[in-house]
Amino acid sequence: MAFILAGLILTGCKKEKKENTSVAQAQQKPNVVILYMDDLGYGDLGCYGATGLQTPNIDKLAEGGVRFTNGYAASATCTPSRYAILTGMYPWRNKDAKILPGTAPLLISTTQKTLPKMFRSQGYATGIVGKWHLGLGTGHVNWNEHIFPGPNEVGFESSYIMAATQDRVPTVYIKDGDVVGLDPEDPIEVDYNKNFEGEPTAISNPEMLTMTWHHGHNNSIVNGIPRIGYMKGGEAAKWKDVEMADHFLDKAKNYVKEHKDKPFFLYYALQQPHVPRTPHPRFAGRSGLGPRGDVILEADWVVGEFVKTLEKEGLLENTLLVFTSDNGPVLNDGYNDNTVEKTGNHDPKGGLRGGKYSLFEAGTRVPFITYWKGKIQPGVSDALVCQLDLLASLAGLAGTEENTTDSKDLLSVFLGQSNEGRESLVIEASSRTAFRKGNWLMIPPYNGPAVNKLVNIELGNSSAFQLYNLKDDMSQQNNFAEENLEKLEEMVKDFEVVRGK
Ligand code: NG6
Ligand code: CA
Repeated sequence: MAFILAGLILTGCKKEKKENTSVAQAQQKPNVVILYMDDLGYGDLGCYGATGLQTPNIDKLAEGGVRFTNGYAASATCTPSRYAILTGMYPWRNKDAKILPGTAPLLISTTQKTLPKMFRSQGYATGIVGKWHLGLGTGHVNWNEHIFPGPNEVGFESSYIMAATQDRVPTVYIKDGDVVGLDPEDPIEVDYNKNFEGEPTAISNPEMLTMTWHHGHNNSIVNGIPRIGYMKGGEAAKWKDVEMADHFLDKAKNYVKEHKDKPFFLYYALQQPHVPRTPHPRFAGRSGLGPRGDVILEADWVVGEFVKTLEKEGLLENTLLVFTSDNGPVLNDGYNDNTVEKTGNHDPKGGLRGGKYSLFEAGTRVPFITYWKGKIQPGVSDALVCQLDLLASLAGLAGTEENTTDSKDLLSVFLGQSNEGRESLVIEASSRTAFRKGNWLMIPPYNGPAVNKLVNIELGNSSAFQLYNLKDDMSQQNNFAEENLEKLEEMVKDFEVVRGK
């Protein structure tokens, strides 16, 4: 039944396109919401096998939707993955797609194809709430004036964001290009190279810290938390870390309420469980796994509240939700927050090898769920899908087609009607790439340490080729590169074709 219904909707969309979409028809197009987590691992949710922590609200999406077991972020770090999900382009095609400082210029060209532009061209309202981390402006940003180009210049009609990450300055919210709550008498200055005279840092004033740093994170102090980068001024505009989840949730709920009369695309990028992990006091200590577990519970609650809003507004049956994460998990990402000690038997990697920053599976294979009440046939899919496919796939849903090189139209897979995913995929981690084809994963030789000792994660570097069969060996223990030369050669050849395109 669900198959037939979804089929009807798709045919409906195609027809609309031919007949030159009228406003009334446009209103019937389904809304799309992407719930994007930050550093959530493949094993961090009940529906992906976690037993040490409960995520009932996200699990409910998985139970009523499609839960992908081979769903990938395009990269093992944030900026490149976000670049890919929003542009449909492999991040390694853009040499600047690396973890960006808070002062970086906008990474997406204003002339580039993007997911929100596609939706907008089909009559959708488009909005972003949450983490951006794709750069702002064209060079030197003056945070006291209107900041552009940014999300509003690459397709989002409305934006309510943090510029980079929770651990990077500026620690303020930005609404449609303007810092929220800024007192003009107390202008903001930001510098990633040198401190402003007389301003306290984690090094000069450790007594001011409520959370201490392990590596990096020893510049300006905001709310007792040491950050990356130096910032001066903007006191009244500074966010309160423990309220960030509630704050963004409020904005996302309002977005839904204000746009329910028109189809909308909302990209809601949550900050959890990235560092610094600052659960609201309601969640502090609740998981028993330390702050990382607590903020995952907080995020699960947020998802539940957000879905409730869609339901109350009568939109749940007309909204496709995509839930996923920008990269895999890390325990110690630079603060002494006891996550390593408190994580116990919980395995955020869910049996995969590596983690954030890694070319091994845990870097890029992430929770990936599609949910559309009453429209998606619930199930588990092992089809190979990547976040970069959302552009071409959702275009079909919105009533158009996108001609793309990297993004594949897998709409029927995302709607649970087909299990025919990608044949192959290039994954990326800190500018290194590896190639998956079918169940095989090939990592070419790379210089560099086998393990990043600061975060205690295996990076995937080796002087020799690595070849794994992920079907029988998801934890990548058996390297077949020497044994199966024929497969290795085929993989290298195909990899070069894609990379050379
Ligand atoms: C790293 C930070 C890490 C995190 C990461 C970005 C240090 C030592 N480490 O450089 O804490 O902020 O960048 O994470 O500064 S991401 O999820 O946005 O890619
Ligand atoms: Ca991330």
